[in-house]
Amino acid sequence: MNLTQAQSVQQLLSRPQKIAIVPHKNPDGDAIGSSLGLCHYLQLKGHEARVIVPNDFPKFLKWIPGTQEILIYEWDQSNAEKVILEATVVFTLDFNDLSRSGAVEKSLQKVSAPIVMIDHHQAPHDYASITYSDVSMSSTAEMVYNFIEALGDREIINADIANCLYAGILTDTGSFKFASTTSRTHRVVADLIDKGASNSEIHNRIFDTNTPDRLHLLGCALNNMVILPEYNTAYITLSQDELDANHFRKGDTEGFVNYGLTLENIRFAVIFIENRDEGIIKISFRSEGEFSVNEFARAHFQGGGHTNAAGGKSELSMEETTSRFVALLDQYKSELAK
Ligand SMILES: [Mn+2]
Repeated sequence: MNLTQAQSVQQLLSRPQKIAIVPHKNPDGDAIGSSLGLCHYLQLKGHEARVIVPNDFPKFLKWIPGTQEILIYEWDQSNAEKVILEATVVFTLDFNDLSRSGAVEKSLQKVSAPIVMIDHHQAPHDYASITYSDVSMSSTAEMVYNFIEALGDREIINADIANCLYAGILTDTGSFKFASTTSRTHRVVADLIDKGASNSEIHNRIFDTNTPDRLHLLGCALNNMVILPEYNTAYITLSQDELDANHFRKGDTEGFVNYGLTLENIRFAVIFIENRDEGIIKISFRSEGEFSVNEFARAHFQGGGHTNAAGGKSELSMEETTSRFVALLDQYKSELAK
């Protein structure tokens, strides 16, 4: 966050404000952790702050301090819209394109209060009064830490803030292993532990909460994996019938896509998940090294994200989608061989 931005925010927050904080649809650990971390900080500074999420989020995040006070837009639309429209400052976190906020978008379009964006995805849209965007950051949670530091308040970070931000950084860095993890990320995390983040407990609460259904679904996913050594690529499919048979619950497929990358020489991993209600195949892309799944998803599957992690979708059937995908790989063969 640069000095001008810090000064503008400081000015904005120099008197008590009513603040709404909105992360992206299908909020993940970074969306929830960064939003709640910021919320606790703003409350500590004497503001009225509330987190509004577009829709529900996975159970393994529901221990994060403050989750009980989160408003779920999809479930309580009139109340949630009221909080957003009565806010005197709105923060949007972990996304940079209003359409990523799902149903909340139509409320955000009506906002006349200043909007502050904090986000680390590529290609930010120009909707905020203050845009704190940095694609080199590991996570939005790390950026919230920088934000607090830029406002001169690092010393008031308490255990609640520390636990929230730690959870966000942990999940978005794949437990500190993705290339976006820097020495600075580790310094931030070290400071959060000093300020009360229960690091070992957080790992358990996020990663050791499998249900038998989820493990069976993972078994099915791994069984379906197709490995294409000639393209250094592996992909997984999950049909709606397979999800149903394993009593799929939201969040169950989180992280499945990464298994492809654990294979030696596989640099591009993809999962295709059918969503019959929405009539689409949801796609997650992951890569190791320089191959940009952000560009791939943007060019071919109506999506985008980061260099090594992106999402997309297809309106074709599963069979048509995967054959289209495989047919595309040939033009990337040399890039994927590196
Ligand atoms: Mn993130």
